[in-house]
Amino acid sequence: MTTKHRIIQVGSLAGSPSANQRLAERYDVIELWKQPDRKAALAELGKGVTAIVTSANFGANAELINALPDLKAICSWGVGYETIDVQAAQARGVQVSNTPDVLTDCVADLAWGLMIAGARRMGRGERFVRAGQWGQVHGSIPLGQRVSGKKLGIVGLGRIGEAIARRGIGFDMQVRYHNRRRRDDVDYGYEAALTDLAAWADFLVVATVGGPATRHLVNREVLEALGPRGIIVNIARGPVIDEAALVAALEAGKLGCAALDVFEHEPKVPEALIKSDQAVLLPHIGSATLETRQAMEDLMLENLAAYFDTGRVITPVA
Ligand code: 8YV
Repeated sequence: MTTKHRIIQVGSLAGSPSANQRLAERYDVIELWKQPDRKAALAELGKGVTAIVTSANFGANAELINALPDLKAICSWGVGYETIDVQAAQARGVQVSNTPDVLTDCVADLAWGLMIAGARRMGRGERFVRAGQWGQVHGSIPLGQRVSGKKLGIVGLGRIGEAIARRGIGFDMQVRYHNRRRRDDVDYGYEAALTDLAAWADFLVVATVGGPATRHLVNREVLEALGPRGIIVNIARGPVIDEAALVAALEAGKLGCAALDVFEHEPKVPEALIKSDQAVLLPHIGSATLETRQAMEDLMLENLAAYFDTGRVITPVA
C-alpha cells in the first residue's frame, strides 16, 4: 500500500466545485483552518508536509513556509498570489504555482458586465422594477451613457487586461493602456502617466496585479481626471484603488460611477457605496462560473500531482 503525501490546506476551497473532496481523496490533508491553535498544529504535524494548497484569500506567509522543514511546493487556486510570500518560498527552493489563463475570459466578461451595468444603470433599473416603482412614479430612471464607440483605458495590460481590450474592439472602442512598461507586441496606445490615461478615457478598467507595488495606484488625482462622467471598473484587487478617495469623488460628483467586483477591505463594503446609485457592487465573482472554477480546480490539482510525479509544477509563478 502506498502512503498518501501529506499536505497542508490553508483554507476551505468552498468556491470550487469539488476541490476539498478531491484533495481529501488523494492526499493526507491537514485542514489548517480547522486547527484551533495554528502554531501548535504546525509544530506537531508540520514535519513531513511537502506541499501547501492555498488561494489568494488565504495566502502563505513566511511564518507558515518556514514552519514546514520538508516543504517543496505551494499550489494556489487562483491567478493572484500577492498574499503568498514568493521570496520566502524561493529562498527555500520551494516552487509556487497559480492557475493562470483558465480564468482570463470569465474575468474579462465580468469586467464588461460591470462596464455596461455602470453605464446603462442596470442595477438602478433593476431596483426600480423590483421596488414596484415602474408605472407608480412619473418617468423612469435617469438616462445612462452609451458604451459602444467610447474610449476604454486599461490599467495593467496583462492576460486579463488584454482580454478586456479585445472585447472593446467588438464595441468599436478606442483602447489605450497604462503599464509599468510599454509593450512592443500590441497596437493599443500607451500612456506612461495613469492620470493622462484617465483624462482621456470614458471607462477606466483596473486589471493589474495586487500587492504593495500597486496599492492606491488609482488615487484622487486619477479619479478626478476620469471625471464626472467617467466610469471606473475594478476586477483586480480592491487596494489598487484608494477607496476613501473613490467614495469622496463619487459624493462630490467628481466621478460618474464605480463598478466594482473587489474592495479594499472585502468582504466589508463602505456604507456610502452601498447607498450610492452611482455604484455597481459585486462580491468578488470574476472567476465564479462553473466552467472556470472547475478549470482552476483541475489546474491546481494538476500542479500538485505534477510536483509529486516529476518534481516540477506546471504553471510556476516566476
Ligand atoms: C479567486 C481571484 O476567486 O484568481 C484570483 O486571483 O481573485 C479569484 O479568481 C479568489 O481570489 C481565490 O482566492
